[in-house]
Amino acid sequence: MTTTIIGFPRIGHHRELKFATEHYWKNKINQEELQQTAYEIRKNNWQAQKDAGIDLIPVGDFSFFDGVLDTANILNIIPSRYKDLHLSELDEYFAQARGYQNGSETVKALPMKKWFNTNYHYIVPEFSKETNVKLVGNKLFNEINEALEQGINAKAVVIGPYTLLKLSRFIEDTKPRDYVEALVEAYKQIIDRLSQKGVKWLQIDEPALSFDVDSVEKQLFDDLYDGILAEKRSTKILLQNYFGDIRDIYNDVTSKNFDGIGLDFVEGKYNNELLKQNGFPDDKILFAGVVNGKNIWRNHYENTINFLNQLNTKAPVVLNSSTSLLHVPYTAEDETKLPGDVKKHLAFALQKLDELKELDNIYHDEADGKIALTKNDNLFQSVKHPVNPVVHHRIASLSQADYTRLPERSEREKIQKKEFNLPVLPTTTIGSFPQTKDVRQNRSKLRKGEITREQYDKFNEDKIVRILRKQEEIGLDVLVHGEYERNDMVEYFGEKLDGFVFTQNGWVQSYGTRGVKPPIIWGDISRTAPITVKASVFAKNHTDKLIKGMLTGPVTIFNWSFPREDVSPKESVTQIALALQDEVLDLEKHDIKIIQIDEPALRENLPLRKSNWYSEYLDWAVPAFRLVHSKVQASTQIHTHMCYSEFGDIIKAIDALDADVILFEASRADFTLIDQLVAANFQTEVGPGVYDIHSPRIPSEKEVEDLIKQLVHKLPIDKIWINPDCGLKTRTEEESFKSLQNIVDATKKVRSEINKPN
Ligand code: THG
Ligand code: ZN
Repeated sequence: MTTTIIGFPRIGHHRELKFATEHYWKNKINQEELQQTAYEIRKNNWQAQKDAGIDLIPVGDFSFFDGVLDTANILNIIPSRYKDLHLSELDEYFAQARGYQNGSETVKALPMKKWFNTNYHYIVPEFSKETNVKLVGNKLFNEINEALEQGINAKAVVIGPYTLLKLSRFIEDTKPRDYVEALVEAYKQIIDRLSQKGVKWLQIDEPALSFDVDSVEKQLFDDLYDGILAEKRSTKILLQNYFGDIRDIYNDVTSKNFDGIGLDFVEGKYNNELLKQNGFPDDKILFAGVVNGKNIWRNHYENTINFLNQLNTKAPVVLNSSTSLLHVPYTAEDETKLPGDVKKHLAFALQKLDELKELDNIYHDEADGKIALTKNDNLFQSVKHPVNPVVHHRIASLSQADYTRLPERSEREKIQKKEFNLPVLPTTTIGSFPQTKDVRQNRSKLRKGEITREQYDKFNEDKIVRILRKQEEIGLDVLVHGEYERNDMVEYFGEKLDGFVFTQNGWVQSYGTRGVKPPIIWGDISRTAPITVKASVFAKNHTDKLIKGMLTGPVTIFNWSFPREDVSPKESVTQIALALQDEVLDLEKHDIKIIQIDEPALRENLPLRKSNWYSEYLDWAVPAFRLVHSKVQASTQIHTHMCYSEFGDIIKAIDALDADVILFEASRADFTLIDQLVAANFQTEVGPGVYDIHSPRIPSEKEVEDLIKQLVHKLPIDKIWINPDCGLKTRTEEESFKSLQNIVDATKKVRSEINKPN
């Protein structure tokens, strides 16, 4: 058998690429120095794979920012507003990824979107009338040359044309169809050039086949690949899918002239059914994704070997990761502070390479295969996830009442209006205020032991008082403490909750140079001590205004962590929800009357196939949220926040969260969502963000005023809140304060006009 992987983390063992790139952006190093760092990362990555015994090594998966943008740029899909800047190739690329500013000249970045159901984000290519698709870029070929020089058995990697078209944005009345011919030509040229270089395999990534594929889309796929595969060259073509199964197009794919087909047997369990029902052609090679590319647990060899042995095919099998290893950290070897025996159960990217090789040995009955199998078996015999009987008892005794908040929302609304006596169109923020340099320095000093815990807390308390005064000065109605004590909204809670373990260097790329360190769910989850109560109560004691307590919701904490695989998502998320319920009730007990439970990741983790939305996700996600707040009094107001406003198709589920208020992103979505809310008779009070915090632009008072008037025109006025569209963590204070002042002033203006007698 042969071994390969779909792709490898490219940020470098110690995030060298992040630091070099950010230095380059600040003009601290030049392009050659940045290229040298990139060269070394590629070289190390390939060598690590070669050393581990991986046979076919992906080349082209390296990226300075994002692989979709790389592919678009190779194919000349670059809007002219970037070309017109006349920058170097690399700077033109960065301009698309992050925008460009030089004096008065500014060009916005291309939009960024979630990469399927991962926490990675890709850059959305833009097709317009002027787009002239043709092979222009050399990135892939340069990297291939590099790899061949280093004696690497390279498998070239590109994003496929179908996925590229599905993920792109089409403006000026253009549509995917318009580009089929040119794309076919360009991919044929890619294959041609790789063949001339003697490259044995080209992996064409088509994860978009894991979405529902209708007949029109199937035709698009056919037209693309019937064209591309019409003339074969010496380079073999692997069609690589991941993140699910290809049920809508399986027979179509297997009947085409591909040399290999890559299927994900981890997330795409149904692929095995497809093989059982339809077989798999024995003149092709099956690239079997059996080592999980999205989770960090050791592979259970016995199960995997049994699985491989039952595959319904006589075709040769290549052992593969289920997805790119981009979604896991580099190595577990560095982790020195994990409790007890956790580390030996972890497999990050480097360890997964060894797993593939060991599985290969076992499959071939090699002598060291037997040793590896026994060792792996003992490991799985010995696994002991900490059990908390209290948690199990609590879950066993849950009944419908625990998921139902009483009285019903309309009753609560009346009680809360009376209790708070807020003006119409109350103003608030999402929760975080800018994490300025001094805030991050304070945290890093504590971590390095340079200051005491008391000094650390005192610094943050001073920050809280300062930001309260600022919010009062601006004239906001519901204040927040600013979240200075939090690094990341998920990592922070992971660190405080029992049952999670966290890494020191477990960085996973989120977008560009930015990363997250997802906490790991290891045991039963519970809250052993209050988490946010101290900061919220401190804030409450330092203002006469209403203070809103701030929590990350159970679904988001779960979705942005590495989950256990021996318990169901429903079980884990229920445990998190109960821990957060304790926190909510504690806040309430301490007289915090408004509590926000953020769920930015609720929408984005919907299963890729619509038919699974409820059965595999919302049916446990919505109840988990309800469980968190079901026991609070009628007079306690529950807010939630979601970052992406594209929840038009799950409005009913959002309303069923039974929150009192939802604050969301809307400023860019031209208010279509508002119409959908009206049509769906949405009951939750809403704060559609009145300006886009992701841009440094400060909204004028007038434009916010116009926006508010539109809102008032469409929605019942007593259901509207006024707020920015997301947290202010990544903005500067100057931008934030000015923008907030403008929205408060605009709100006051509208209020006064409403109150004027006619
Ligand atoms: N937390 C987690 N996941 C997320 C987000 C989050 N996924 C979606 C979205 N938000 C991604 N956005 C970001 C924004 C900023 C950063 C990471 C993801 C970021 N990271 C710092 C870096 O890479 O330098 C590290 C910060 C730290 O020290 O913890 O700035 O908010 N879980
Ligand atoms: Zn947000």
